[in-house]
Amino acid sequence: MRLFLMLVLVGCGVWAQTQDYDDYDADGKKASASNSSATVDARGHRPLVKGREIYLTNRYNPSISSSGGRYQGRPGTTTVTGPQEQEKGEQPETGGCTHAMEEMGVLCPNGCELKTMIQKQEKNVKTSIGELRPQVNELARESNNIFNYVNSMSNNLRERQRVLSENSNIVGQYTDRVEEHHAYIKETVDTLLPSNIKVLQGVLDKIRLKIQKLEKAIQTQTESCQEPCRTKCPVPVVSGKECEDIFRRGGLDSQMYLVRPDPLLPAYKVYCDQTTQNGGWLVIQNRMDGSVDFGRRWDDYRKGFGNVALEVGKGYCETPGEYWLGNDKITQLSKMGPTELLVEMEDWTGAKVHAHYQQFAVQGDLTNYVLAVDRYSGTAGNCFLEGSTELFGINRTMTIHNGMMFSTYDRDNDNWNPGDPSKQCSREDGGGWWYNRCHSANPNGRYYMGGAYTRDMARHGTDDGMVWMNWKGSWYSLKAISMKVRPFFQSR
Ligand SMILES: [Ca+2]
Repeated sequence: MRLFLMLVLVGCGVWAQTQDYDDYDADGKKASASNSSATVDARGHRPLVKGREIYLTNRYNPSISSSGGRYQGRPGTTTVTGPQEQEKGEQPETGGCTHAMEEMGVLCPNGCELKTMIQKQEKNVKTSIGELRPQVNELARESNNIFNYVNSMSNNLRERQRVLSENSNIVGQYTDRVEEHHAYIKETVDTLLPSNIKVLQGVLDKIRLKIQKLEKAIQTQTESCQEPCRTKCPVPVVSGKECEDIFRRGGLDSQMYLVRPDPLLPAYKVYCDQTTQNGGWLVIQNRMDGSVDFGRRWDDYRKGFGNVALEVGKGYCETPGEYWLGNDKITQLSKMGPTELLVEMEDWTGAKVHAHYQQFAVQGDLTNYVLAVDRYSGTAGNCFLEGSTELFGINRTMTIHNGMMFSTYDRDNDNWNPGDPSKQCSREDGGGWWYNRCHSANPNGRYYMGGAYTRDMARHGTDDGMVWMNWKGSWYSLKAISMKVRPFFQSR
């Protein structure tokens, strides 16, 4: 038994020596592996969990013995110690030099084999290096080119960045200007335009109101024209021989009346002024708005024309129209007895003057209605008797109307070259009148709006306006003028 145990121990020692030899190279590696276990890639093993696991160093750990083995240790070789055996046990596959069976240890090439192998591989490596060298050179060249290209690109990039920065400044300046314009336009849109629109809206509203008024007036006229036109001047109950007679009969309102001076002749309508200077005035001529054309023939002046009176909503005709009573009626009225004449006139500022003649008479048609006046008083100037005070001598005499026959453009009875058809005052001065050569007063002349007019405006270059020279001169046409007569009484 004791012998058997010894044999076993010797066997174990031999195995142990074998193990020492097999682990020689592995020891060095193992030592380094142990020292760097924390960094080496740990293939196939399972690291210990610190503090929880214990690893048995080697189940086959033999006793340490250097004698009695089949193999001799290398001279100078340090005896393998226990801990080294433990490291070998930890990484038996180090270096890849293993037998097919792990228990048989490692089998690695010796130094000569390694040298031969390395020399062979060195030769191959040199060949590969020789082959790779031109490629490396080429790569170096290309790398150099790429470096130059990249450098060029970097320069270009810096240049572009500089240009971009300058462009940004320019864009910034333009942006500022655009913002200024925008602010101006916005202010215009927000303030000026609404203000202008408001003004225009006001104008539009006024125009709309005017249109509405016009439409209303048109509608009123349309409705009034649906019935046949009739005089809306009701004839007053009171009538008489003339206006003084009507006044005495109680016709105290100034309006249209029916008069009948001659019982053998028909009655006719006239306008009676019952307020001026105690009333009783019969209007034989009236101008006030140019609504009636006074450039008429002899026969019109003989019979009379125009509108005697107007009705303006009061139910009776209280407003005189523009008219000429007619030479026959005027003659007939003046033959009834002493008659006085009142000529009233107004300029375009509203100023008023008058000329009063206590004696007034017109002869009949056989003598072409010769005018006779006398006993002037008033503020307008005595044109009928004295002529134009702007003129002197014979020139003034030519403008006196008293004693003149009546003339129209188709009946020349004036003092301007009698018999010469080219010298007709009435044709040049616009109306029928007691022209001399030709006038200082022209109440039946043309109607000029506004007063002042010029030679160029006149049809024949003459002072053909509604003129009373001794008040306003030849080139001012009056706004209104009227002639009215009534019986003259010394005691009035
Ligand atoms: Ca003549």
